[in-house]
This record gives sequence, C-alpha cells and structure tokens, in this order.
Amino acid sequence: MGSKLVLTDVYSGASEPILRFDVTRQSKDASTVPAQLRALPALPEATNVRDMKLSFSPSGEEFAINDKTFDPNRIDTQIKEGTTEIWRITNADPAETPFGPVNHTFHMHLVPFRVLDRDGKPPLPGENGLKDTVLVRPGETVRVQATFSGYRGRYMYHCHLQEHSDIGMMAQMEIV
Ligand SMILES: [Cu+2]
Repeated sequence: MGSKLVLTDVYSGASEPILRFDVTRQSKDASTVPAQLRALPALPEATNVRDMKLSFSPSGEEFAINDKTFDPNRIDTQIKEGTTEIWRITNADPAETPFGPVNHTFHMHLVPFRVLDRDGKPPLPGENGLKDTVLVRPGETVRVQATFSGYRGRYMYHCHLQEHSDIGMMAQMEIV
C-alpha cells in the first residue's frame, strides 16, 4: 500500500515513463497458474523462406524494410493462402547511437507466428507461444514461422515502434 510502480520502455532507448500504478488498497488474489501449460501444436512444414531486413532507409533519414520505405500503392510480398513460411528478420541497425541501441519490434497483421530461434539460439523464455510481435535487437536475426490462412487480401507488417513505422518501416503483403 502506498507504493508506486512505473512502467518504463527500456528497449526503445527512450526510457520515458509509460504508465504509473498507485497502490491504494489491499485485495485478495485467488488466481493460480497451472504447473504444466498445454503443449504447443506441431509446426507445419514451411515451403518458403523470406528475408526481412530492418534498417535505416538508404537515405538515412527514414526507416525501411528491405531498403524500401512504405508505399501504399506497392505490394511487397505475395503469399499463397494456406501456405506456411519462415521469415528471417534481421535488424541491420547499430547498437550504439547517441540515443541508445536501435531496436525494432516486428509485427505482422492477419496471423500469429511462432519464434523459431534468435541467431540460431532458442527463443527467449516468453517467446514460446503464439506471438504477433517480436523484438529484434541490433545485429540479431530472428526466425519466425507463420501459416497464412483464414483470409485473402492485403495486410500490413511493420515495426511496432510507432516512431519507426510512421517514417517508412512498414510494408504490405497480399494473400492470394
Ligand atoms: Cu523499429
């Protein structure tokens, strides 16, 4: 009681407080976590591999995916409905800048994905389930796998740091 907890974003380098919790009363917590969580379903076999490079744009003034800034009139990736793909997502930005490391958080619309590995090593403890966003630190390559089923049409994938997607780090996939 009486304590204050402040949620801060240390990964984006901004270190600005996001949310403050003021503990003003005591309450009972009857929730429990099972000792063993449900096993993950087997991964279907992937039939295609794509590379996604996250970095500053060639001009150095914006952010890009595979050296291209966002264009709403361009389809960047075409995918056959129902297929399973592995995306190798690489952060090619520097670990040291006056503002700290340039981290990116890759986010895909339409389908959740599974994190296969980070630089060939197992995913982080919190990354074993279905994800829609994954942190990619400078110099890292994270492999994710997704099955593109459910809907056809155009969907976005982008860096989830809004300051990055706002200046180009966003692209379109079309499920056909
Ligand atoms: Cu980013």
